[in-house]
Amino acid sequence: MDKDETRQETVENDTPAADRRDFLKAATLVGGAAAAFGAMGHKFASAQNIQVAQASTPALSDKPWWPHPKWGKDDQAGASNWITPAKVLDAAKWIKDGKIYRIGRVYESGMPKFGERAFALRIPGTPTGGPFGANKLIYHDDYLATEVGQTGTQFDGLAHIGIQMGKDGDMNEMRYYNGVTEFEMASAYGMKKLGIEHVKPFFTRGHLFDIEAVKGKMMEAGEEIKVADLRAAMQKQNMKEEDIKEGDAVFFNTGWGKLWMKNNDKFNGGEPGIGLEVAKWVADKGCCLTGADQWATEVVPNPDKNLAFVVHGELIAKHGIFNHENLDFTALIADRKYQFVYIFSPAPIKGGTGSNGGPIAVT
Ligand code: UVW
Repeated sequence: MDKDETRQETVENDTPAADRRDFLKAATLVGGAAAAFGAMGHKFASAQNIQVAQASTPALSDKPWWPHPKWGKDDQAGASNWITPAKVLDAAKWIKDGKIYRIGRVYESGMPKFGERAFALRIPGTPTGGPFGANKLIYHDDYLATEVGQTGTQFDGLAHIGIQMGKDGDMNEMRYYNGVTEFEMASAYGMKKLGIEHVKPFFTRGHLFDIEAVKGKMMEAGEEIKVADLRAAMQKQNMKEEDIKEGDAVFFNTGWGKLWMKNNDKFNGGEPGIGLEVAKWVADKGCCLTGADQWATEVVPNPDKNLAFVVHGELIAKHGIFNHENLDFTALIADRKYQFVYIFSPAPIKGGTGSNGGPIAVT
């Protein structure tokens, strides 16, 4: 059996019929692996697919984006550099009623996950230890096996996403933020550069765009949020575009989050989100971070069937702009709170590519 046959069999065994049809149709197009990756969502993710997608999109790979024009050639903190004392004091002015909203999801094994990622929590012994002393103290520990920064509510760091610019396997031409190469970073025990420990904690102004409300319904997989949609949301929500300042964070509600733990297959099978047009708008405004109620913030499959996760590459690798996925804006929207202080400190695991954790919005 050759590689292609193996691939097809995997698809047929693992996926619902509609997804299989999408894959087979998509795979006949130019850049078919990228399209298939999009159409199949998480279930068909493989490094091989991503490489084919990028090799077929030379526009992504012919223009170096380093050294970073503002933060310099040695920077490893990216757009978290915007979070200065002045920025914090300015953001703090938005705290008026002292209300805290959790905007992260609960972590549990049944949550939707990308590809073969896992989340397995074990308590070693019940109780794990004790009793200690005359007071007979007992305790529990946690043992967690997971892609710690890439499951559930997840914050994508700068070591997470790069772009292959040379031949397959050439680690000197796999480039990340600030031009760092795979060769420079590679280590089995944590990335040697761009690890999440370099990212500064966030305390900044957040702006939420409720695109589900603009559309009057949950958006569809593959439906792209355009700048015109953001402007319609701002009008509806009484927000001004000039309010979005350098170093602010922007969030998109698509309605897709309603599928979380209700229909994981559909949630994983694609998603609505931003495309390159909004990514450029975000970069031009100098935002520090994007986030959404779905698993990539960007639209999957991309309407351009040649492209796969192109917004990740543009924002994270090229601009050092972070991405926070699988957020939950339900309570903010119920209270019509579209502008708030976004607070998040990524877990500083040395050499980590991302972070789990409990982001909050404060109004
Ligand atoms: C990939 O890892 C490709 O995507 P995400 O950041 O959405 O998990």
